[in-house]
Amino acid sequence: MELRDNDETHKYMLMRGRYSYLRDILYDRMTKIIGSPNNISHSSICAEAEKFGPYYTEGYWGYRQYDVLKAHYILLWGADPLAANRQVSYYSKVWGDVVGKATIAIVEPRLSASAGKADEWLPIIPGQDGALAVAIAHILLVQGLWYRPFVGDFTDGVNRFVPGKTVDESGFEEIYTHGVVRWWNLELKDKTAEWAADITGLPAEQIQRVAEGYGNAAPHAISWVGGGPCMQVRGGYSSMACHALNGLVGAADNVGGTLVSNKEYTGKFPAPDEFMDEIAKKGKKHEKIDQRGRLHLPAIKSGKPGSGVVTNNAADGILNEDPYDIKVAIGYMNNFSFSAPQPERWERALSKIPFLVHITTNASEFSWFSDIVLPDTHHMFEKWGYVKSIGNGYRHVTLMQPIVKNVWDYKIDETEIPWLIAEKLAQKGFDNLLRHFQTYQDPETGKAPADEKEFALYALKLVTQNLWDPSQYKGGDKFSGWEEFSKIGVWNSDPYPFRKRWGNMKTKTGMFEFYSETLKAALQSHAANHGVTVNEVMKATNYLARGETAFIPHYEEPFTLGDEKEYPFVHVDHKSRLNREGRSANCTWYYDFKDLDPGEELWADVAKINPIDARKLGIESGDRIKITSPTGSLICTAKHWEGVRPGTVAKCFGQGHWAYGRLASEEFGKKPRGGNNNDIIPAQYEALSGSSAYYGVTRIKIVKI
Ligand SMILES: Nc1nc2c(c(=O)[nH]1)N[C@H]1C(S)=C(S)[C@@H](COP(=O)(O)OP(=O)(O)OC[C@H]3O[C@@H](n4cnc5c(=O)[nH]c(N)nc54)[C@H](O)[C@@H]3O)O[C@H]1N2
Ligand SMILES: Nc1nc2c(c(=O)[nH]1)N[C@H]1C(S)=C(S)[C@@H](COP(=O)(O)OP(=O)(O)OC[C@H]3O[C@@H](n4cnc5c(=O)[nH]c(N)nc54)[C@H](O)[C@@H]3O)O[C@H]1N2
Ligand SMILES: [Mo]
Repeated sequence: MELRDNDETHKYMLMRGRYSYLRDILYDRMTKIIGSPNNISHSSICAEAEKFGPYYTEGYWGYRQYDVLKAHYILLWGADPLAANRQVSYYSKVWGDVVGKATIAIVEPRLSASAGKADEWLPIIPGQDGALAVAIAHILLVQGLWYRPFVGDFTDGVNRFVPGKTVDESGFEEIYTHGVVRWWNLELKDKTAEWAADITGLPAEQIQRVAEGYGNAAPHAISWVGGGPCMQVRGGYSSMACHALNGLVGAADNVGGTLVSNKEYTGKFPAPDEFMDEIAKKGKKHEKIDQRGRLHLPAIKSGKPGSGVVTNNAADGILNEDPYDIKVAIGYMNNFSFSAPQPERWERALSKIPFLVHITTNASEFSWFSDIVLPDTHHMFEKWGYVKSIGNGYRHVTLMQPIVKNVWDYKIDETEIPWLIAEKLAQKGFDNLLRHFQTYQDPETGKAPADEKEFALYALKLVTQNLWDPSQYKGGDKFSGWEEFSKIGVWNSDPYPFRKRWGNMKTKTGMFEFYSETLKAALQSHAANHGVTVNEVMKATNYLARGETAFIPHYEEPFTLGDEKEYPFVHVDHKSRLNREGRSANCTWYYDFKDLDPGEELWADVAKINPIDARKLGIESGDRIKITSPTGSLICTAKHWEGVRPGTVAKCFGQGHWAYGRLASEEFGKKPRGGNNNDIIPAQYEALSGSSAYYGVTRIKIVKI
């Protein structure tokens, strides 16, 4: 109310970590009606850069699913589907069959769980994925292994892709792709296996073998791009280069290939506009606290400059009061002061906010800085909501329902709490939010919600109505009504409509773009916003590409902080099979089963060092060590392990909590158990998507303590 009185509603901020799809009530509608532009999600500390490649080649900003049971070759980049990535449950279930049917090649600096069971492990030097990807593309073209029904062919059928030679564009007729010859001329023609071997640290024969195996399997040849190559300072173009292989072999949208998500028919909440008064409208117009859209932070999600979040940079926005100070903030289901690189900045930023609220199930490093902690229901057993998933060629919309009675007095974060806040605001003279929420009527009875409990249920029924109301039926499973839907708990889509997007992709040309007109338009629009050239945008965002190369998938050498002499190793960050992001460390099973992850030890937090390197340092397994990067340090245990290449050190993310419960820290509030990787990861960005860089981003040194 004070913010409203002083015309400062923009100084209110909402931070979102994980969520259900009732999120827009708290995240979007409440923030807008209060009058702030500052709804900041966690997306860009998650995996936004991974979506960059698929978007700027085939017009899809989202996670893919993979038709693994029909694939003949699966090439995985920094994704470990038996342990992390998405739908571990489904892929683990079918992987036994997949291993028998398909050749599996894993590009990973670390011997992951999936690499341990693969036909090929390509232990690449961190950040050099782009080089391998363009070399594979080069080989596919030179050997004539591209998939002609998708890409097209030379009009006379003679393959003119000869190493080192440019090709006349007019002699090639493309079908469902755009710019293959230009891509060859601008980037691929000299990128031989031998060229890539030096850069990637992989044998040329292996590169050749994998490329040929992959090409011979076309179109049932998946290039599966995980966060590893993408969540890097120059990872946007690696994301494009790795994903573009799917275009060359015709695997995009195809049987045994890489798929987008199936259609689902959930709806949107009522629009907030008529409940936004003059104060709110004015407040919302301010620049966002994460500074997205500035010259060095294009965040061109879905083609639009400044449309993606730059989560981790919000800490700097708050700290520097740039563009202004934040006075009131709510965070829910997030823990940025642990989970974001250089969390020490968040500690200072959160300390600076005069009134901070955390909605959480348990104390965390974020709660530590909060003035008020609002206890939430547990999302798995106590909350109304829904989630969406893909993986096996179907879309599933799954209901989250209260299945146990609350033990204590706590409220649902995304529905009940905003309702209760709306009631209080109304009592204090501002009823716009409550009036807005009252329009979320029960679709069955037309009744407006009278309290927070009814609101939570009606909101869910409202946005899922198309799934359960037979009179609104649009496809997939059919139900007789809410009662049946809530009993069954999940709606399944129709099967995947293969090849429906061929010639019909959401790119500028409708084609799979090897020369991305879509990216060109986005970069030009960002450049125009700032009155500069695209080359200047490339420079400001730390990319090396100039001219036309900015519009194609291409290799860029990684941007890694730290002088090689002082910091001899590159850090390789990864998740545990047992991680739920940063949330598992207070569970005994996390430590009791930790050796499920290759190279890990029970009840320890180990840095996995190649024995060749460890011996040189005089470090033995079990030694306590301090790892230091240019921006911080942590303490953990050393482990000799041949599953990392010399010159790299792999350490799992997840431990190092200092305020997350009795077990997660050695002494709550004081001494962490293990070390938090983010303490050594610098706050750096893949600026085109706004993503935080985790991989290939820092060098480290190790000393025995
Ligand atoms: N078990 C488990 N599964 C999860 C999660 C979890 O916490 N635990 N979280 C879920 C969430 S929120 C997300 S966003 C996804 C993320 O899933 P993924 O995008 O698959 O990414 P991560 O598992 O974080 O790991 C990145 C991988 O890249 C590798 N890597 C590191 N550097 C490089 C490099 O330079 N090149 C290459 N090629 N690889 C590199 C690491 O070894 C690691 O295996 O996972 C989801 N699934
Ligand atoms: N170094 C490194 N850093 C990483 C990653 C990595 O692989 N390596 N992974 C990144 C990824 S992919 C992601 S998605 C982010 C995740 O980062 P965040 O979005 O910050 O999420 P978490 O760290 O999982 O913390 C969520 C917090 O929500 C609270 N909580 C738990 N359950 C509930 C609930 O049911 N309701 C509510 N309201 N609150 C709850 C707890 O306080 C918990 O700490 O971390 C990123 N950080
Ligand atoms: Mo994530």
